[in-house]
Amino acid sequence: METLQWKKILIPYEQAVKELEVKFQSIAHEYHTLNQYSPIELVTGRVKTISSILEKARKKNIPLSCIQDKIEDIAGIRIICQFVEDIDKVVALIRERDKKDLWIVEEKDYITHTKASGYRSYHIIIQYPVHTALGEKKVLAEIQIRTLAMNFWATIEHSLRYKYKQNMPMEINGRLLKAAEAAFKLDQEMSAIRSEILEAQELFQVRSNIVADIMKNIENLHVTGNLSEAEDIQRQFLKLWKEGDLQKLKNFNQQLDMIVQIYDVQSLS
Ligand code: 0O2
Repeated sequence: METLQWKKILIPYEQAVKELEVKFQSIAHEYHTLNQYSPIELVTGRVKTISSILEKARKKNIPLSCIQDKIEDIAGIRIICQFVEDIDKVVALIRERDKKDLWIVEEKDYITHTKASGYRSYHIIIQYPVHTALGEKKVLAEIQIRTLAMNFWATIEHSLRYKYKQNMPMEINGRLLKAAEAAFKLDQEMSAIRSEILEAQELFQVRSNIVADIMKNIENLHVTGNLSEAEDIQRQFLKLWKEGDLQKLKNFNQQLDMIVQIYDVQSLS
């Protein structure tokens, strides 16, 4: 197949990856904006390289004319979560969208059914419609949902598997299995102290949103020309910020909201 033909085939996959990345990143952003814990920690995406597509087609005896129907992960999205429990939430979010902006084709639960290699992850194969310059096209995409620990293991194992192909030394294989067990235990430990971690992260999120609001309000005062008030408020804010009392910062922000509203009204009249 010529390079130009490959480019034409891969365009809708590239678009699908970009769109899906944005959609899942937006969910995480929404949770953060609302001061809520996001089950999505990180979203990445990639289109399989041509050599990787050819290698998979060769291994699975797939004729080149069928690769788009038979290779499910030409477009791949990876959703990384902090806790195993988050994976169920992300799966539920995706199922909610089934037959709306995506169509679920298959689910593969390698968490309940860990692979012999030690690989754990939840896969959802979807059909996703993209609108390209050449019209609408439905492409297959694979969404891998896993924890940070699962991802760490899979990334390392993948590079070793790539290096050694079928000839992974027994010793390294054994170590990888032990590492998979350690990653599993790490996920269990993290789940056990989940509520403690969530509380700390939520506090951090609330604090950073309040500080961002205060800074925006101070900026508004600057923009509306109330420079001495802005500087005075900035001094008060720095004092409170050093004290580190969250409730005091919340109250300060509420008062500041009212002050800025008054100045806004005055600047309009
Ligand atoms: P790459 O380079 O990551 O793209 P099947 O359902 O078995 O007929 P397939 O497509 O092999 O067909 O499905 P499977 O087993 O669900 O694997 C899909 C992808 O999951 C793989 O793509 C890997 O990304 C990941 N994966 C599956 N098993 C393992 C494993 O043991 N270790 C690691 N690190 N990743 C795994 P590719 O195309 O194999 O690789």
